[in-house]
Amino acid sequence: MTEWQPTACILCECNCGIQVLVGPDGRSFDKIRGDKLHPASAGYTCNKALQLDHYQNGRTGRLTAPLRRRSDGSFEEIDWDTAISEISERLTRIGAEYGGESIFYYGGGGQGNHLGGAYAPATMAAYGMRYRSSALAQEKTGDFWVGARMAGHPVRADIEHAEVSLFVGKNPYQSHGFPRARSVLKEIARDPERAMIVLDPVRTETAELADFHLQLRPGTDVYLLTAMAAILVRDNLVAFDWLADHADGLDEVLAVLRQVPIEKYCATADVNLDLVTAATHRIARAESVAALEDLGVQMNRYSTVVSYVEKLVWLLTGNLGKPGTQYAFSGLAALGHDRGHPADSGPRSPVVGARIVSGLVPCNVISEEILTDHPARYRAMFVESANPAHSLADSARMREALAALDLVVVVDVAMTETARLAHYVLPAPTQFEKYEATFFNFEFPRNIFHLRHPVLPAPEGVLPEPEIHARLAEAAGAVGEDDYAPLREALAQGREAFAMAFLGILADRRKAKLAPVLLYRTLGPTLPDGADAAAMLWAAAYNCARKNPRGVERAGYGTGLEAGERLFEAILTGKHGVVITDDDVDETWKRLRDGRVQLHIPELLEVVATLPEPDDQDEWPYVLAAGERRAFTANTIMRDPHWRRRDGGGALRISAADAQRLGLSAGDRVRVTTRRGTTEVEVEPTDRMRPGHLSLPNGLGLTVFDPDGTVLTSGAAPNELTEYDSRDEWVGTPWHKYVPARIDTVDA
Ligand SMILES: Nc1nc2c(c(=O)[nH]1)N[C@H]1C(S)=C(S)[C@@H](COP(=O)(O)OP(=O)(O)OC[C@H]3O[C@@H](n4cnc5c(=O)[nH]c(N)nc54)[C@H](O)[C@@H]3O)O[C@H]1N2
Ligand SMILES: Nc1nc2c(c(=O)[nH]1)N[C@H]1C(S)=C(S)[C@@H](COP(=O)(O)OP(=O)(O)OC[C@H]3O[C@@H](n4cnc5c(=O)[nH]c(N)nc54)[C@H](O)[C@@H]3O)O[C@H]1N2
Ligand code: SF4
Ligand SMILES: [Mo]
Repeated sequence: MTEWQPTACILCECNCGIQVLVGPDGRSFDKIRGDKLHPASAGYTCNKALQLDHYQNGRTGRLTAPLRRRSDGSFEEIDWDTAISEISERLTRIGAEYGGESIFYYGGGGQGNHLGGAYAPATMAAYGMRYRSSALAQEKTGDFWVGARMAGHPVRADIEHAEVSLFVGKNPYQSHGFPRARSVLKEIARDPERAMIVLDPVRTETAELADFHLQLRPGTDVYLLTAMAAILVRDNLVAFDWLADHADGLDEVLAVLRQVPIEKYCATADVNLDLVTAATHRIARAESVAALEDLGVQMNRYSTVVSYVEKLVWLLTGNLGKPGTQYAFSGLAALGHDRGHPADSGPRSPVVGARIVSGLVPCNVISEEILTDHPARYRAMFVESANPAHSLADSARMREALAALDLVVVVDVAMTETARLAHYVLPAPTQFEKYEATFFNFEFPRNIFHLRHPVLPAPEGVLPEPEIHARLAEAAGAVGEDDYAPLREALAQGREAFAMAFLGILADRRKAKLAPVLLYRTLGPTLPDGADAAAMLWAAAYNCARKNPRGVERAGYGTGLEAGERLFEAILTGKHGVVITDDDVDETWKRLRDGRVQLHIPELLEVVATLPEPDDQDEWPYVLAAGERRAFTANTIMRDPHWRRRDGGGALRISAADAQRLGLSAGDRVRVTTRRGTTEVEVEPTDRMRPGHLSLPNGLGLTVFDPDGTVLTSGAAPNELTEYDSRDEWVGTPWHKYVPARIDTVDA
């Protein structure tokens, strides 16, 4: 293989198109460059994509055979038939004894891989599994729930075309979150007609490009944003005409905002009142405002309430469903959708009774749902493409919970912190050795989907996730040849006959859940170049055409049933990614519930109306942000510490003033202690941090081994320091950015 091959970077949700040149050894990435033919990224990459060989070929603890844990804790290799039949038998037994709902499903995809997880509903149905979760339920569920209550449809921000961009607890320069982020940020900064507003206690790379940096005290966003909303009301900057046409519940909101002690709240947040006023007026003056909130507030005090007030700021100024504002997106999957039940109704987790949003149990209650005598407790866990023993709050307690289960199965490419605690570990091909894709398709107006083709052969002994799910569903006796035969017959007559036969199956609710495997086993083998895994995209494409007929038509796929078929063909053959819909901003109003916005969420507005003084945490002189995105962090996807070209040890950032007071210089080691744990790290004093604030990078503290068996660990694992019960009261998301902490110097 001496040709540049298109694929994508898998290190953040942008999934920038890249091209790779495989070396003469047939396995290493000799060269990596941005793919100019990719319709979203157009050649852009950040510094991280160039390091992807470390994921593919680095010291990662790559798995190449199914593993079974022995009673002494060591692992032995077994063959696939043994693995599937033993796992199936044990899942069946647990289901017979405690009900299938006692088997918990976690994960389903990281930043680059959602295609395999799309087949998991079949395994869940086959064993009667009911409860599930993923990383989204430790960050985005507050935003999803509020969005569902206010609009009935999730929305995204059109930063690229906005006059004013507002970043709340988000550092896109490092974390991205929209295509070509660094270039777009620089374009905004250069343009005198546009403005950028950043709420962040840290002077981040993004904040440095901003026109207004509101460098607030950590954890006080709810006060600052409430003050901003109140300034809009006080200074008569509310878009009354627009709201009359598009929103309900304004009077209730105005009544609360009129009472807000604006000066006091700005003082609580420790931001100059004039600066807050100027930033708020800039928002009100703009033709278009696009706002992006992220972990700085979603993993912090009042997270769900902040999501609400943040939306009020741009809704009160009429920034929805217009170019450069927020839009309800099209897409191939229903990511981020929720029914928006009021606080006193809707589905709950079986033990703790925690609110389930978007079908996901809050990550922070999982250990509580296991470590109990409650009869409905989870007895087994199926983990796919996730590392919860490292990535979820309170690692020690997560380890305890996993150890308490009758069965843990992990599907991964590497021997992770979670895999080491499993009874069975099932090895998958890497994301460059199989067909892969994500459902992070949020672009606007032209929305992009990229089915990546394999660029390397998979080693013997691994199986792609769709195959694992098909075998598990078959082993349970839930699907088999009897189901496949009629579909194959129909397929022999053409896709139209197949579509009719498939629609018949969807009418049977039990079989419908097995649809991904039915497609995989029937349509799959007829797809070119071993693209079996793309089979479920056929149904997704039809669905997309049905739901977004105008956008799909504008993207050139025609109308009716044929549009779905053409869209699928384009996805299948478009190696660089394809435009799936060409959306119109007006579609937003058709997607929203009743075409309007509900401003009044009584439970949350009540919190806004009765905000108490923030509590002092005297015993704990610092607030630690546990898990910052930096130039060389990528969740736990990159396990080989050598990929980090800078900041190898993942330093603890501390304000220069605090460091000076403590007599600390760069590289000195300190002990960080929280209510939950303690860890040693080196420090990096910087004037970017506020006094009293500390920050640790995300995703470090992984354990991998050198070929000679030496342990290679770099940095501290943030969740050794976090607590499971430090979480949002509405949706259970963790307060990782607000961990009360202390530091002690360590003698060299
Ligand atoms: N390089 C890199 N990029 C990534 C990832 C990665 O691991 N590495 N991961 C991806 C994933 S999974 C996600 S979810 C996104 C997350 O992306 P971001 O949310 O942008 O990332 P963070 O750095 O965790 O947090 C954002 C900011 O919150 C600020 N912050 C801390 N406390 C507060 C506070 O009290 N108030 C406010 N307003 N801000 C506060 C921090 O200083 C930080 O700048 O990044 C994605 N992109
Ligand atoms: N304290 C603290 N904790 C945090 C955060 C924080 O800011 N602070 N951030 C949180 C956030 S926002 C997120 S999104 C989570 C992310 O945490 P997780 O959801 O656990 O996901 P990743 O770290 O991305 O790990 C993905 C796993 O997929 C595996 N993998 C890679 N490719 C494949 C493949 O092709 N197939 C399979 N089966 N597996 C594969 C990797 O080896 C890895 O084990 O971390 C969270 N944890
Ligand atoms: S890590 Fe960088 S190159 Fe990779 S997808 Fe994200 S923005 Fe693109
Ligand atoms: Mo995330």
